Amino acid sequence: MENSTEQKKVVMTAAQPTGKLHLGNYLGAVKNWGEMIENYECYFGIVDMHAITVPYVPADLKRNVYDCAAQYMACGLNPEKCNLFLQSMVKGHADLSWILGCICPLGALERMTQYKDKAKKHKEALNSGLLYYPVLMASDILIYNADLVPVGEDQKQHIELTRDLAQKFNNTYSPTFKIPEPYIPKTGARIMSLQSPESKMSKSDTNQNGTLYITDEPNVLRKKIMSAVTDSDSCVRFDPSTKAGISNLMGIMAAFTKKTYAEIENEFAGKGYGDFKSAVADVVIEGLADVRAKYKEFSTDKSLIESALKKGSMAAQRRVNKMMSKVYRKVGFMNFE
Ligand code: AQP
Repeated sequence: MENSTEQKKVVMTAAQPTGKLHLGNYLGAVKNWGEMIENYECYFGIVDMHAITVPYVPADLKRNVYDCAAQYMACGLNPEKCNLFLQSMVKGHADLSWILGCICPLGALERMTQYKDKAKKHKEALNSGLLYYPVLMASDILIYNADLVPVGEDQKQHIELTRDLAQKFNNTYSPTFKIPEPYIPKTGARIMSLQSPESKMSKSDTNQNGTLYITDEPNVLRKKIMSAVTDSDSCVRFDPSTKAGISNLMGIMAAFTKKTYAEIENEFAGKGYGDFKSAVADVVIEGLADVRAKYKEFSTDKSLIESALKKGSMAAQRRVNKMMSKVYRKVGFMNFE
């Protein structure tokens, strides 16, 4: 990923502080963010305002923010080289989301897959924040006038909406926002649950044996991988429609080793699923060793985390202020300063 232009392109993306990062968050998102920090001006958010769209405990949210920042840094997001910010500390995200909401058709939000899925999960506590989530996400991206948004495949629909809203704002008022491009990795973009490989790996999965956390101890990772659901065949072959479990494990192996599916198939031709799963466990344990060690170091250093978030949030605020004064002018809001 080269960025040879003199002015660095801007990357913006984020994750919710709703618990430990899992392998899907890592391979689909955070690992790739770390690879971008040398070549881009990066804004990586901890989006706590999104995290309150489902039932939560305030004290846990605070703890999760620290924990998320420690995990970000452990995954290679060096706060000296990128801006790690806390969404609620940067004023403007909610303001822009209101303005974008006023040009966003209600039907577009009701069609969002994530909303439909989460609405089913949280039937008794369904709030309008959950429906409005993609507008806040569009605001998070457009407020930095980002060029590129690295995300997992599950966020594709939200990025499409972001692009539509940017276009609509530009057409309604005058050209203001760049139309951001999604960056979705070739491997790891959609890691599935090890226990139900037809659903994506997720923090809120009721069967936690299907979710590998980046801070899980090696014995836990191995146990979960060895008990991953496969099929009655015994051939290591990539075919997500009939061999979802094995294909998911192959995807995990490919994302860590950069091997092609054909190379993995050749390597395990004639071998059983036990050997293959054991090799996947080795690759995952080895691939996460450094992250786990750094996490242990950073997670106990509260002041390091606080100074990283303060520095990043202040830099974010400076960029947001410029963009918001432009937006306010365009929509006809007054400023008596
Ligand atoms: N399974 C996945 N495979 C690949 N990428 C994934 N991402 C999430 N799940 C997968 C990507 O991780 C980034 C951060 O997303 P998030 O903070 O919105 O995480 P999430 O979607 O809330 O994660 P969960 O586990 O699915 O949470 P719950 O269970 O609470 O709904 C994004 O770039 C996302 O694409």
